[in-house]
Amino acid sequence: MVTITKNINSNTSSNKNTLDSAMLKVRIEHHLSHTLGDIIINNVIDKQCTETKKAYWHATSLALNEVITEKLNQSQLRQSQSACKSVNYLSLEYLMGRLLSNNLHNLDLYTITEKVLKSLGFELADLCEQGADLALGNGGLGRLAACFLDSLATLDYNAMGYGIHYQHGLFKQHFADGHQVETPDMWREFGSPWEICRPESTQLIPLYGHIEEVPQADGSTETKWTAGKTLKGVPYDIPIVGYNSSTVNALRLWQCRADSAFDWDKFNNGDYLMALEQQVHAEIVSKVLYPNDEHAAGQELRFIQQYFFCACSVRDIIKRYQAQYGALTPAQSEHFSSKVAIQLNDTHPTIAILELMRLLLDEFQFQWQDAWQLARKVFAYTNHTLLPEALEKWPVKLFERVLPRHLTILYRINEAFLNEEVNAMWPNNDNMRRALSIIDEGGEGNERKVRMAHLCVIASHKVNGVAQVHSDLVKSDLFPEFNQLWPKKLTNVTNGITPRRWLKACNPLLSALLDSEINADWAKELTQLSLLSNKADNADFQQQFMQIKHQNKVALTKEIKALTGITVSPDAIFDVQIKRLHEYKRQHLNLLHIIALYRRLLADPAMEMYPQVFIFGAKAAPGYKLAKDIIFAINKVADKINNDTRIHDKLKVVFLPNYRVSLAEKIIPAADVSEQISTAGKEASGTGNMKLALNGAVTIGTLDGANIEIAEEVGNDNIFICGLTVDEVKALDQNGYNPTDYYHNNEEIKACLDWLDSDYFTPGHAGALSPIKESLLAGGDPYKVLADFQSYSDAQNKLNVAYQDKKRWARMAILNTALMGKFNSDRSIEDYIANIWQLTPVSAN
Ligand code: GL4
Repeated sequence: MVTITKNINSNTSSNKNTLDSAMLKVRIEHHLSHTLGDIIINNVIDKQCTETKKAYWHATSLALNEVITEKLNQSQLRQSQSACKSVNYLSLEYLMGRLLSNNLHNLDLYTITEKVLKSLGFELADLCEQGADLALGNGGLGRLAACFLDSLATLDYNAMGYGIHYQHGLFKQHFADGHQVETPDMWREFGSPWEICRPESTQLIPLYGHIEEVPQADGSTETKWTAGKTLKGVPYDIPIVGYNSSTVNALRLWQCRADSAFDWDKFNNGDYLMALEQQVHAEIVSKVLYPNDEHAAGQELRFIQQYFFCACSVRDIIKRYQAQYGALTPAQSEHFSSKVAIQLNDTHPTIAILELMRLLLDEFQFQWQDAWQLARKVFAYTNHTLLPEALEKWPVKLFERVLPRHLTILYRINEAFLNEEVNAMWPNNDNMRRALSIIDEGGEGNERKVRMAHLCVIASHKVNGVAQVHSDLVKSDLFPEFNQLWPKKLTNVTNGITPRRWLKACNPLLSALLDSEINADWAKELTQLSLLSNKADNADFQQQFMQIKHQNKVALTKEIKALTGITVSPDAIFDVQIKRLHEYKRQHLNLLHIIALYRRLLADPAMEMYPQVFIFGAKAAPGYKLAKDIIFAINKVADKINNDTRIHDKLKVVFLPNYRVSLAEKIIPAADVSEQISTAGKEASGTGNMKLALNGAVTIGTLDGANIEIAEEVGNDNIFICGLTVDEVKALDQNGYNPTDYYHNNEEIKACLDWLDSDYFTPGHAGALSPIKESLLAGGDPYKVLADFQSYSDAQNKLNVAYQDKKRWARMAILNTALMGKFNSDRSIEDYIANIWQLTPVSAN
């Protein structure tokens, strides 16, 4: 047992900061000259040059870190002294974005830092732009993890995020002749001020090798694993600063290194490259984030990434437990599970279950039952998708080679589950055994595979979906038998977003208006925004609200010009679709409608239509051919439309390159319309839908994911719903969806699709856009774009008319902001706490 002698310093442990502007200035200048070394180029300090700004950004971040690290130390001390339960969030992805502005807002130091930097000749907002995005994630799943960490710290819960310290995060995107081109992300090429390396918490991780059965004195046998290789996990902690709270938690990211960096024998023999071989191989494990969203990668390296980070994290969790409470013995089982919760963010960290079991059995001498009972109390699993291609299944052969001991444990879990629990419910029922087994036996020509989601459901005490409709589908369609077996295990926690990043920090003008209207800390108690409903018809307030939207649109207009060269008018409707590129999200439905509008305008240049700018932001997985084709098609159609004077700027199309968190922060405050048009049943929740509505954008969307709950909150008058419902999509699937019917029966659809075959949008290259048409017709298009086209187009028409009624639109926009309180990620976290984790907060006050 470790005795903690340090005291909590009451000055720095509370949520009040003692940093004044004089001190801050001294610290910034100190770091500038002493930590970084003055940046003097050609004997002058040029405040306009990027290098100088970067240096001031770095120095400001370091100065702030002094406050943050102090709070982190105090939080950890307080959490340990209170012996409170902690949640350990295991996620392969964290889409953090930039940290400076958010940390300043959360510490309430933004305004004084702004003043100090002004006195030094800099704009804080400008310096914030110098920081790299921490893009250690693909999309919604990774961003959700980041929002949850923010809320956990804000609500003073003891939480640790665990993940991988990728050297390269999500690729950068640019366009060459309309095609997506990927280049590596270099977020920490010159170091990052936000991370603290923790060599004292390094872990050694065994893998490969072989197992043997070793006879024991009592006649039984024990499985002994001799590993063939060892990796070293070195943790880097990124402090997570709560908003207006006393807590700073940590995100612990593991970097992989070789156990021994160097082979001296080889080096001495002159084989310098081979001497480094081990190091190179080990470092590959944390080298790069797999750039797939909603698609299982299936490579050995990805499997090893998963195991590596799970093994490091589980060992670290046990080590922290032991440091606080002493030895982990079977007698401590109950106690351990009363102090430790582990949340699996999708199936990516499933191996943590097997690693915990292995450690308990092989290194802590637990009996099987004790270990299994403990595991089942500790783990819970969040399902984020129903798409079959995203549900992970790893070949048994891969398991056998890389983790032979873990596979024997997995078999035993499966055997006990099938023989005891499944057999008790469905005696001697082979079909049920096959359906529920963790092993997919494959059959004819197909190899045996491990169904990671089954292991998660079996080992977890709770399994949640991320929006009500999604959780219902998890019960009814994905895991109906599991739901029969354990009716209370499957539950819902609707996603949320942090209002700190997604309103307070990214939309300062609207935030100031809300501050003046709402007599409460709305960035914490977001439901307080509902008070604005009373003002939704107030002409003055409408004018102020829409004036802010206009100013944000002017700012985005400049950004668009700078990034693409395209001129758009801030008076037009800004219609925004920003998310990963995926067929189920249906950017091509949006595109088809744009083509239809263009065609209508060409046919009737006097057509009544309020000018509309369609703005896209999306990255496609590098190996996802059709997604890349869709990007190309949007860019090509955009080129044609934007340069066609016949339509008098009534229609513009902009595809902003390199969509990421920091770009989202600029687009969202300026959006009038939020496109959420996934095929019903396919988008588990969505969170961009919440961010856009919170900033006063009106949704045009299908009854899918959290759109349904957004509609419930804002009311049907303040949202444009279109398309098939989940049940209608199912019925269409059952009766057979025939896209050619829509093609032949709808003259506009036919004309637009045929247009794609011509070289109109790609002069000299007829057929370059045909893959889009083919995907919608041939093969039956599982995403049913044509089935929803007319309904979507009708909703767009209504929206365009509604926008022209300024009062009506202002009312809708205001009510969207006012009624998003439910989607605060603090509420999501409180739901997890109440239903799954059972934590109590610990604050300094
Ligand atoms: C996702 C879902 O697609 C998305 O709807 C959801 O909002 C998000 C967070 O729960 O998780 N699942 C995967 S995989 N990627 C996502 O973004």
